[in-house]
Amino acid sequence: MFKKVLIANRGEIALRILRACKELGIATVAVHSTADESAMHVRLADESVCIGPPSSTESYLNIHEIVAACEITGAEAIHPGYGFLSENAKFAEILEAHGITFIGPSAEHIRTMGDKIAAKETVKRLGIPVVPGSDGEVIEFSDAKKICDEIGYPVIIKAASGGGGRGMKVAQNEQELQNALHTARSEAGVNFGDSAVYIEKYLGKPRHIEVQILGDGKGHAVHLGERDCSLQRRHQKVWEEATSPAITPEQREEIGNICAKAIGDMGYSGAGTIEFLYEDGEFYFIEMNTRLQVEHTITEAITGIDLVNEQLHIAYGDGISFKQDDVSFNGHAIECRINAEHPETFVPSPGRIEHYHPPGGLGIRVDSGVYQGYSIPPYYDSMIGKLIVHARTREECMARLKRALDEFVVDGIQTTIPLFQDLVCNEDIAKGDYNIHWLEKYLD
Ligand code: MV4
Repeated sequence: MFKKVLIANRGEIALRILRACKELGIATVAVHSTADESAMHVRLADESVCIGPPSSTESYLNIHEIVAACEITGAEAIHPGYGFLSENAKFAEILEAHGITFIGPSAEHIRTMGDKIAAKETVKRLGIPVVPGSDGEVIEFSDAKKICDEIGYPVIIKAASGGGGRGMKVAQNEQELQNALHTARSEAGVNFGDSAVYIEKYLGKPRHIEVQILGDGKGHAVHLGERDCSLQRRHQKVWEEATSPAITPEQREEIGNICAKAIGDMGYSGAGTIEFLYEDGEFYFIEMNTRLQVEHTITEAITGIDLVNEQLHIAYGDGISFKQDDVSFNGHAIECRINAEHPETFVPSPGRIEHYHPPGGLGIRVDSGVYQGYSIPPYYDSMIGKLIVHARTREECMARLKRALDEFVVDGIQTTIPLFQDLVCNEDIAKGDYNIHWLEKYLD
């Protein structure tokens, strides 16, 4: 196993990775900006290196500083966490050129999945069901018209270099199509430096369901079931659950096996997520994420598998520590993302945490980098922690979540805890009866 790993991230995910390294006897190197000198990931790491000023571009995204920190400390590998450099193909290439292991897939796989047209083409060829639409880029209105007449309206136009909800336009009919195509192409050019767009049938009330996979880079892969991440606000996930309240064990096995087969055939290495829209019993691929995700914890809860431990084993070349047949799905898990934001306006609320008391007891996990007396800096993402609740059934999980939220004390700043206290008491949520638009409508 690696002797020393550098963690190119901050906050709760840096701690999460540190913990996995510690359990494997791997020495850890934290990197941090000047704003993060008193951050928990710096305190818990064996060594730390300051890599720049508060601004992310000059610190956590500063490839040269991070590579230098790696060379100074003698770390053999870098775990990028999520966000920052985690899906930067250039970064993966630079590390390879320096003889440093990138804990993640190949630069080629990152690049392919970053191009949404190439990603869709690739997974379709490997047998994953995709949303009906154009085969690749659409430039001419006449071509767009032909495709839309075939698939029917409404349609959605997406930027090849977009993703995560950026650069999408819906057209209800042929009249709207011309304008939407023109606007989508020019906006994509301005925003992403790539005007390529593609067209899909617009699904009106789908759920967002994603499948967790692990590939060993040698043609073998497994799936760890799905997560339902339909509760989102402005393309930010708010509440995630595993398993999805909407799908059966048979559907799980079917889509899971399709994903694992495709990922194995691709020769994919590491953890990844295949995102689907799910409507009327059918799965439609939308994107693939080539990193560990924020919500990986709920998959860990119901499978008992440590995903970061597996990532480390795979990156070292030791493969996956278990077989598909060893995987079982036990009970139900829900994750709430606790943000330092006003619970109704979502205005960020950085500042000093005067009192902090996280919940505990059976089935409770809190992943957070904060502590009492810690000051949340204003420069980064407002997510300060995740509450993960596991129980034998969904019903028990909801009761346990309600109890845990009532125990949670974070004083001195605003947090989204009160929003979750409302959601956990909501009837639609109790029934699992929601889609990707539910939360935005609820908040209106
Ligand atoms: C769609 C869609 C409806 N039909 N594609 C938004 C984020 C990006 N990953 C894909 N997105 C969507 N793609 C088709 N063909 C609706 C959305 C969408 C959405 C998807 C997942 C979670 C929340 C969403 C909120 C608005 C729109």
